Amino acid sequence: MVNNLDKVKQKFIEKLGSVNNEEELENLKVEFLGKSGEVTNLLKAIKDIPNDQKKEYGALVNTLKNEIDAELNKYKTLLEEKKLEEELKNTKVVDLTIPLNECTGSLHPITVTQHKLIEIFTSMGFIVEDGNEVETEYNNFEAVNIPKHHPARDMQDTFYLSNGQLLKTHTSAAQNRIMKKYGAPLKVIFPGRCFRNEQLDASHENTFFQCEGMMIDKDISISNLIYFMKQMLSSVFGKELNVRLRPGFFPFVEPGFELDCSCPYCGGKGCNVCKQGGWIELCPCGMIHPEVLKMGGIDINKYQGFAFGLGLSRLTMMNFNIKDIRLLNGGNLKVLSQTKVK
Ligand code: FA5
Repeated sequence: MVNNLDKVKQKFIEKLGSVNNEEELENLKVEFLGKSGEVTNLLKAIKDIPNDQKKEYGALVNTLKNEIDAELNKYKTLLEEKKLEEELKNTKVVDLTIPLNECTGSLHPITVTQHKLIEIFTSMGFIVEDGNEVETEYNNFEAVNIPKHHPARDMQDTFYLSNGQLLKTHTSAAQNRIMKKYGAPLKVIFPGRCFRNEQLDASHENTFFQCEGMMIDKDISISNLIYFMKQMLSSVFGKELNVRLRPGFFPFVEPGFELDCSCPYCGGKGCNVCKQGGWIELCPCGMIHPEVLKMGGIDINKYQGFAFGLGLSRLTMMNFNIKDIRLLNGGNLKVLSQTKVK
């Protein structure tokens, strides 16, 4: 009988050596440990064993059963490891510890410049207002002293809606509404998108951004205008800049100016950016026309004010060294990723 045990053991070892997968292993388990399995049959044969040997025989069969069970488990683990190894070989491994590709979004350069302006002006006590993109003809033109048939309208042709409203041509369109909303005294900037029916080139778009500002108070003069413009431009370019005013005509300011700043790139010596002139034309401005103040409900016997209309898109081009304004609206990620600010 003990010989039978050895035979079963030997048979099991041989068969185990040729098992290739979990299914074959399961079949082997049934073959040896199942209800009619070889080891079970050995146990059943205990009835034929003489009484005085039963105990020893039982213990031997149990030991064999445990050994086979342990071998089957060991082999099962081995097969699982092998299977995993095969799977890994055929799988693209993702290493979570590798740093991510930095294809993340960022703010548009115009937004970055706008945020900078907002930071600078709010630090000087200005509030920030919003303007509409679709405006009434009154707000865009009449309220800023450009009546119907005024030749100044020719320079700001725009897109009209069937209801008579239009896409605003300049941020000045919000002046009247803001004056009426807050009254005087008032320090406010209002950046926004503008639209003009333009001949497009490297510095003219049909859709562009301006940042308008107004300061209305008692005893406001051109000196205040120069001071705030100088502060703002020096902060934007991160260095002390000089400004100068040249006469400029806008129906809503009197007197009106074109404000230039000393070229931040060459320090005024002359370079490609300033076309060798040493100055850069940046910001039309002036003292708000009394008629415009009156239409905004401001008492002109008590208050005066200045206004400016900075070309935000053009300032962005300077700030980021962008040569063609059309790149700003193009949505080309190759361009925009170069202006990424972290
Ligand atoms: C005006 O729009 C006036 N409303 C500005 C103003 C406000 C003057 C308050 C006085 C007081 P102008 O048309 O020059 O002005 O435009 C102002 C700036 O907007 C320009 O200097 C330029 O930087 C920018 N700009 C005008 N047209 C375009 C365009 N088609 N594409 C890109 N930028 C433009």
